[in-house]
Amino acid sequence: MENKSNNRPAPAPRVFSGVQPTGNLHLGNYLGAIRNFVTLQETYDCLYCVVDLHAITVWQEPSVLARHTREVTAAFLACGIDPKTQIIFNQSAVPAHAELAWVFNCVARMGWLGRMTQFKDKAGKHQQNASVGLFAYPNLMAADILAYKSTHVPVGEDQKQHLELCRDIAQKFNNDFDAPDFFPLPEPLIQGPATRVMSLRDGAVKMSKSDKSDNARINLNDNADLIAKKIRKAKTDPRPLPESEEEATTRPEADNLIGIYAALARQSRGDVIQQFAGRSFAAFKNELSDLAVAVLAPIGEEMSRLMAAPDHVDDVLRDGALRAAAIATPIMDDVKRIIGFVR
Ligand code: AQP
Repeated sequence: MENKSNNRPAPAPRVFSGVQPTGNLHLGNYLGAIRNFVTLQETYDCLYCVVDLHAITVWQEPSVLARHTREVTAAFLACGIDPKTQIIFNQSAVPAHAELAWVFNCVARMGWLGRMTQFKDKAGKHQQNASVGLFAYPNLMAADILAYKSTHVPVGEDQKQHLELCRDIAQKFNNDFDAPDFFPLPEPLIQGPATRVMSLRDGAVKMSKSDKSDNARINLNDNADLIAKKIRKAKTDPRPLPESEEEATTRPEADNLIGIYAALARQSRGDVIQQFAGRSFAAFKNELSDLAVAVLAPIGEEMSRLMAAPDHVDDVLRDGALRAAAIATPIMDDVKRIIGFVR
């Protein structure tokens, strides 16, 4: 592969992505992120990171952070990420993330970060009380990606703006320090039709770890009975299933359940609508529940097995951190040299 502008070889493709250890891993995290990680490992060298430094931008109880970190790792393994061919690790175990984030704090501009909608959403009306870390979160995300000169990042809708900022930071670093092409400008990897899983209690808000109602989400460690119960109780409207995609878009709760079915069955929404058009929600929910249990229950069982004796999980994290550091350390050495730090 050649970079046409300067005849230098293009950087080797490398994927970076992360999940926060903030508890309650759910179906949205699976369909929107982790399942795609499994597919990407067939094509790319991937780093999958449990981003504990990001997690502490909002308060995390120290006594549960370690358990949540192991839980995300267990989910990666249970979903089928291969820790031998890919790198699974936790962010705080590799110092390059925090080091490069500081450099990027000095490269990125306040105005750039001020435009980030996720900060506004997460800090809400209490911006003055939000941590500085929550504001600077996108700089750390840029560091996560660029500490490995990653070229591709699987992104959901909510992360697109942060990836654009990462590209701006890479470009500004390269320009400011007259180091053309030092950092690649990472590309988004959009995978198939966008999967944004919404709350089971309200089709207008996304399924989220922090939703106060456990019935709003299907957790990856819910057992078969709980999955079935949550789907049975999922909010719907009084009409039968929509007859067309156009109709579905006007009925958020119906649309969400159709989207979940389609994603789990790896079918298009259109096909699912055709299959169930005009049928009752009771019948549809039975089928959705069987499908969800078939896909998710084995993942939950494997996670429980791994969490019962987490030595293997800890070994995976330790080994991953060593291999991640081996990639990041020489890149950080170059960064320090380029900046002019005495070494
Ligand atoms: N509802 C969702 N549908 C599709 N994808 C989702 N993701 C999260 N929620 C949905 C994707 O999961 C990945 C990991 O997310 P994260 O751990 O970095 O945190 P998040 O995006 O903040 O996840 P939550 O569940 O929404 O947590 P809270 O409640 O803390 O805000 C990301 O790729 C994300 O897109």
